[in-house]
Amino acid sequence: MSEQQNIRFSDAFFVKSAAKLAQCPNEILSEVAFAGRSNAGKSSALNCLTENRKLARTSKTPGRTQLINYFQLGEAPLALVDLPGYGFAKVPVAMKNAWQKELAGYLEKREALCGLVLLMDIRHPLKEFDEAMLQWAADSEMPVHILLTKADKLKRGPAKSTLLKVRKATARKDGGVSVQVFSSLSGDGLPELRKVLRAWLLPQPDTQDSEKGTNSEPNPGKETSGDGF
Ligand SMILES: Nc1nc2c(ncn2[C@@H]2O[C@H](COP(=O)(O)OP(=O)(O)OP(=O)(O)O)[C@@H](O)[C@H]2O)c(=O)[nH]1
Ligand SMILES: [Mg+2]
Repeated sequence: MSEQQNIRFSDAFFVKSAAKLAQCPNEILSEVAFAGRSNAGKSSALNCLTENRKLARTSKTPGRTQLINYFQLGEAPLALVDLPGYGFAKVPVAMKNAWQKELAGYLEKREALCGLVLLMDIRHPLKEFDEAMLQWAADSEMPVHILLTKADKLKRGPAKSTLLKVRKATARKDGGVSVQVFSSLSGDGLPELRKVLRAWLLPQPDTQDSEKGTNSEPNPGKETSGDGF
């Protein structure tokens, strides 16, 4: 596999924080956004993925991430994006509305966006805002990979049954949704997540340009290989 066909997640570095769509960096051509309710574990997942505990700020206080944070993957024009959490009750209503408008603008208009990682605490999946995100993604045909986070908080049996329940509830006709369990604490589910991100961020011969080479990695956006157990 050539350098261009691989991604070294540990090469991620902070580029900038954008308060709105217009401030998102032009040099990034493809990005994957990490979205989810406050405290779902977005920043922790990014840190786990990049093996850099200091990359994205994590906190026990919900609402910690307030800007669209860009992390570029080495030299390539690729990025992971840490979005502010939604559904944080203590944020004033006006601020909530303003942010939701920005989020909607980002999701609808950001051309570099090629996939959405939607994180949900495995103990509280599919809340109102998660459903809204899934609906938007379905309408826009945006691929979604759901991480059921903090899996270390549940035993295997309940974790597996939540996985199956969420998979069933979110299945999309175009196969655009995949679901896995994940734990930033233990690193459970990390290889599966990396596989999905590689498939989204790197051109796939079967989905984009069949003349580009023989990279035969499957597109996990259309299949769920393992259950992370
Ligand atoms: N046990 C356990 N705790 C986790 C895991 N992932 C995150 N946490 C904890 O959950 C809390 C919130 O994590 P963050 O990564 O800051 O969550 P966030 O989604 O970025 O939150 P906002 O920035 O507020 O939207 C922190 O106390 C983390 O240590 C996990 O896999 N297992
Ligand atoms: Mg955060």
